[in-house]
Amino acid sequence: MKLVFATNNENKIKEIRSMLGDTFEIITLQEAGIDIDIPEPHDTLEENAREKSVTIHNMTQQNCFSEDSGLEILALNGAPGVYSARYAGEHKSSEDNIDKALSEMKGKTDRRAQFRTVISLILENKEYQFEGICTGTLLTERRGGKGFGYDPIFVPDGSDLTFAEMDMAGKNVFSHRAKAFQQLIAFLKTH
Ligand code: ITT
Repeated sequence: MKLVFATNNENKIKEIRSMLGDTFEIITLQEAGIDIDIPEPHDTLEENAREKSVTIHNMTQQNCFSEDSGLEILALNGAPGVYSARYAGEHKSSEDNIDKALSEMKGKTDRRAQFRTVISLILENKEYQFEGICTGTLLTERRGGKGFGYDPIFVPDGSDLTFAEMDMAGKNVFSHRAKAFQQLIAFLKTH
């Protein structure tokens, strides 16, 4: 089976490809000849994920999936959450986003946070969603050079390493994206 992956994030493509096995094949937007900035106009991961998959489905008429992810920090009432990609402002870097998170968390003793991923799948014109959550702790400074986004400041429960200190297989043992993706695979195996 082939599914178009509605994302412009190279890191997501790499992580998902590393988990694929022989369940299905991914077609990237680039491979599908689509060059658009997919809209994310909503206030929830669920609505944004749906917006992305529906947009690409309407353009390709092919089965496809998208995912929307965010870092939810307990002491910040769930921020940056759905706004994780642009926490420090539009067109700011991941480094700026991390700096903002560290600064907002200065002096806070409750460092609990979670990453959450919502996958939206469109299969034969019907939409299905799958969620993956990874709970953990936010550090006060960066550690590690791998991964992307907020990886250098997040230690998942059950590990002493940040996501940025793990290789992709190590991150997949814990990650929100891997958990959501496992559900997607299990679903596809029964359809
Ligand atoms: P799309 O094209 O798929 O929309 P995006 O980068 O805009 O790609 P999101 O809207 O889902 O993706 O934004 C999620 C942001 O949250 C992302 O830019 C990172 O800053 C952060 N993030 C998501 N997953 C992460 C992970 O596994 N590790 C670290 N940070 C992550």
